[in-house]
Amino acid sequence: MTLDFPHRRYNALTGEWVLVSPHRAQRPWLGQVERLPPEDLPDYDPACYLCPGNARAGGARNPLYSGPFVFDNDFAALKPEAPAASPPESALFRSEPEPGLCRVICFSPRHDLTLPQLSQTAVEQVLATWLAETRDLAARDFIHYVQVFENKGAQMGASNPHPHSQVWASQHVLNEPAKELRTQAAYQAQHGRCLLCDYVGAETHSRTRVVTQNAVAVALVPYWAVWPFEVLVVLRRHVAALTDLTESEVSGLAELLRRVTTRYDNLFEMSFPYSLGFHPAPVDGQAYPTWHLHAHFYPPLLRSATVRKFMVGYELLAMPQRDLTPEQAAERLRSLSDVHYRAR
Ligand code: H2U
Ligand code: ZN
Repeated sequence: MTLDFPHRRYNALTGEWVLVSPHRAQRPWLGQVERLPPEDLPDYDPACYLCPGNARAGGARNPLYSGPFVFDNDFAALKPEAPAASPPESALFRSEPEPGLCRVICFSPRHDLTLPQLSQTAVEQVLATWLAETRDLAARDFIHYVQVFENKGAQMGASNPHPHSQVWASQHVLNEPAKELRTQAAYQAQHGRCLLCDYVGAETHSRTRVVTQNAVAVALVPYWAVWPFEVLVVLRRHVAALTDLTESEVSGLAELLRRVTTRYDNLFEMSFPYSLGFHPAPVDGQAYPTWHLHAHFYPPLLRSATVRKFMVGYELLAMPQRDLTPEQAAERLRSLSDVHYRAR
């Protein structure tokens, strides 16, 4: 099939379709123009809630930390105490208690250094912290899913420029991982193999959508990408969770995350906004042999530092649609340098 015409692609991980309209990438834009993020932040900001030694919005004071720093979210969306669940009163009005915990993880004491600007060792420390928090939260009886994520940049709703991530742990398996659980189990049942092992094998063979890879993981623009420069990072080894990674895998994954985020910043020579999140298997005490650990980068920008992709009419009411093809996006990201534009 020729992919030059409008077509739809199947997202094997979610079981949903995306409309691809390659000819539409050149349409004129007279719509919203985003503000550029500030280029030069101080290394310490006395007004920042997350900088070492400063008071937070909730009143607590941060220690003079020197590596990654974790604290319980002062405005947590999930709380550990919950009333006992009661049976639903009606099929139309269902609710359930959702006990959980939310933490904030500052990457480093530096107010001005994002993931691609941190050293390899510092990013390894961030990953080791995500791993340790996952282990700690997963050990609680009432926690069945641990979601690690980063909102980077004001465009993605980050409330503070100090580089940080979050971990939200809850009793229920969440909507997005639940879809992936079904598709991975169904693929295994039908083909007798792992969906993402097969997918990575095929993508590294063809290379058209691979952005960058190393011995530990592969970063690619998925065949079914929705966001213009969406990237999927898949571990080469069939592991279910961050807590399964060896020390050398943590180090390889850190290197790959630095490369992807460096290329993102180099694309429009600006601090590139995105949401990043890991999808590990649930931690409800069952085994999930079909689950394959991966991470999604969802960046909002489309054609420049100031023009974003809007998920509006058709996307909200019908299905996602994209103009730039995943192959074109991969080609552009692949051609960029692994040296950050500000370090040249
Ligand atoms: P986002 O920038 O992705 O929103 O994450 C910042 C989180 O930090 C946010 O959830 C929390 C907010 O509740 N926070 C505190 O817990 N204490 C503070 O003093 C500031 C922000
Ligand atoms: Zn700060």
